[in-house]
Amino acid sequence: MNIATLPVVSRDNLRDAILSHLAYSFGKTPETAQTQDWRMALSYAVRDRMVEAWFDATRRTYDAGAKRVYYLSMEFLIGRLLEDGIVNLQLLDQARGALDELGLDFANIVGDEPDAALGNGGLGRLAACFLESLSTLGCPAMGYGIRYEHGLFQQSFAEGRQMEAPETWLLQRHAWEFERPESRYRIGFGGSVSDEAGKAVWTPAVEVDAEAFDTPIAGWQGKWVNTLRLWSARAVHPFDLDSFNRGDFEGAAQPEALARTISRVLYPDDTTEQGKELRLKQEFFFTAAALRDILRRFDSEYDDPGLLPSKVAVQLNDTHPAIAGPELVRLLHDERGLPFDDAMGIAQGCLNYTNHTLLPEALETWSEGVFGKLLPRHLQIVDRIDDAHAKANPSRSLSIRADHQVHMGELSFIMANRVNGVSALHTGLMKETVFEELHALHPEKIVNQTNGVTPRRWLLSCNPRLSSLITDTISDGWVADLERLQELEPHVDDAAWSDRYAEAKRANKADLASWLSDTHGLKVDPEAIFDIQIKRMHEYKRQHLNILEAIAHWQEIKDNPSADWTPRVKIFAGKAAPGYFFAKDIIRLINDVARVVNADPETRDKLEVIFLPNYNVTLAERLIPAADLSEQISTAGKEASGTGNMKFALNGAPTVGTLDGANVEIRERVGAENFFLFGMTADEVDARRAVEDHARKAIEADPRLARALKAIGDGVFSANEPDRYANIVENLSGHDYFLVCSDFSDYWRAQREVDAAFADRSAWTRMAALNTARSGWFSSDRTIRGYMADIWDAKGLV
Ligand code: 9GP
Repeated sequence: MNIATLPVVSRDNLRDAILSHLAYSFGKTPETAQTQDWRMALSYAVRDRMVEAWFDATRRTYDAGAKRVYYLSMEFLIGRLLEDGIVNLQLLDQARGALDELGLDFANIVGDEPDAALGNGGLGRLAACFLESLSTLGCPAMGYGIRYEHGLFQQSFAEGRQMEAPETWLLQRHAWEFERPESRYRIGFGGSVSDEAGKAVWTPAVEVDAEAFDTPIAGWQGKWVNTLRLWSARAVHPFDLDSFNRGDFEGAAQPEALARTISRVLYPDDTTEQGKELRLKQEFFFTAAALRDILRRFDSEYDDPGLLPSKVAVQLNDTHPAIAGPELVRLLHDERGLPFDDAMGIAQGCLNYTNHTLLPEALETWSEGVFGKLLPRHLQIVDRIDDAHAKANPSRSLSIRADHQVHMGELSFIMANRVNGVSALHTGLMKETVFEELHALHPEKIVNQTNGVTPRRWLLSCNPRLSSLITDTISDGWVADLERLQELEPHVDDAAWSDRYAEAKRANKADLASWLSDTHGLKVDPEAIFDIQIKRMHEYKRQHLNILEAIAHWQEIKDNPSADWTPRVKIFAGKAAPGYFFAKDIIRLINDVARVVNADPETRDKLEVIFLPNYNVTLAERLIPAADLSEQISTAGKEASGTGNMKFALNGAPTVGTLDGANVEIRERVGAENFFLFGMTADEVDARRAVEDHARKAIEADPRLARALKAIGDGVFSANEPDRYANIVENLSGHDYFLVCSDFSDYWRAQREVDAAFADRSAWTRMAALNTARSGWFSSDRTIRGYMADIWDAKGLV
């Protein structure tokens, strides 16, 4: 196949391409074009530059007979793609120049793109970083997920309370996708299973079509382009003609409406079990479509299913696609006639499972009733898998089906060739807790792959000032080899270099300050410590520990306003699952505290509290480069890894944190003296929980904590409704499962150490720069190399 090669990208031919798309793809003249039209035209012009490498990657994969990696994930939190594409194709100067010439502002055009918020938090963002690294490393791979019409809800505040509105990214045309109406698979649900001459035959009651939409994902320098294939649900028949002809227009439209429900909304939830039936439908829908697509591609090259494990590696991102186990067995056994044991063995050779949390409510279970109703044949297969496993491992006491529930963690483990955790601590805890018995039976299965983040988005693109300084200092090899940041280390004691590092941070903070002023009317002092906690709202992440400390700090400043306080701006952002009322109360409390504290003339220039609405990838890209301090304060043992912690460290914000998740490894690498450690270890957490009245004892021992809690309980921050936070106070002084009170005193101590350290600016800059220089290991390129070597046995082709 020969395709016309696009000309080398100069500013002029990019400009011509933009004008050409404006006219011929969007039917607009420069005079009538709106921002959105220009953005679409630019996106198409950039996307065009990916297509040849995309075809080439496919061709080379076929030619090499290479093993392919398939990443199955309910979530891909990709955010915006335009700037990312421009940066990876190294078209920044040309794009800026072309837009300039057309009288357009680059920031305005790229800022017009809606965030593709197809994920809740860490798991979804990790999947997005992985796709980019897979392309950068030239690993033949494909991401499979759901093309949600509505991504994660839009958050706003009304009197401090979280309000949720549907997210509508697809109201505008999505510039990056290619619709593939020819790639459709019929997916069944429900119905019955009959025995036909000893063969199980599943006759579903309802069917929908899964239609593919492909987004090219270019790696660094655009040398390799993989595909993110998202499935959209469509009715088998777009409408019911009989109903329509009878004048029942509503009835006529029903099949399409029902089918579309499956891919309509992302579950606004990353840790709590919710929305039973539809959620299971979504999981089966995209997993079944992906497996059919994978087998179709495999069949086009090979005719021996026994080769599958050597040609196909499937990664299950958490338990959400765990139904892949029974479904792949069904496809091989029921539909292709392989003996059951062979089918199971082949499936086990292909599948791998990543666990992203030990929180019990997040290890999915389905009631047998719901599971059997939606997937009757799969329930039978689950039992056969369970039996086969029990037969091979007679000492096993647990099973996949227990207490009338189907346990997807157990199923995933048994069906996986490799099971991995996402930080050293988390992987160790997996072995000791949730998978203790299975690990004893299969000690080779569990491996660790500590998470990472893509340096292209999380340094090169989001922090151009620091990136230029790095490139000026060590040249640009770090972009594809982040560990080369170590070469910065000899410069941290060079005063002139340090000044440049500090200047980059200062300018980033000034930018954030102007943005806060322009968009939110907030005035902040760029000289203050920018102390940032941004992540999903959850009790284990302990945003309430942070706000309690802020209250105590405010009270202490008021006691002694003329003391030499280090000014601080505390910034929070994050969404709470709509049904998670405690987390929503914490949001409201933070907003109430912000209102009172920020209005206090006595403390205003020392402490400010801000909760920014609608946290998303784009907001993270804005905040992280401007951060001085990274809050990673989860109860030890609860945060599987974290990736925000890595982004902050890389961008020169030291951590105040517990020994949890990847914080442990960050501290090891950046050095204990460049990390503000506090709190109990995971073992101490367990021991502390066993202490009777631990919360009350902690409160009695710390008058600051007692006073802060009392202020909340007395309604200092909710004067018109003094008992608004009775629930929080009661929880913290009673059960306090996440040990906020027990860790408070040490957190307070660490924060005061931060104040003292920040007061010495050159020492602080050194610490920040060492965080950057020593965070190179946290690149998702390193993580993906680990998966390729230890889990997938896959090779890169660039
Ligand atoms: O909570 C974990 C987070 O610690 C981790 O960094 C991320 C990616 O591995 O996954 C999160 N888990 C989820 O989002 C849901 O299990």
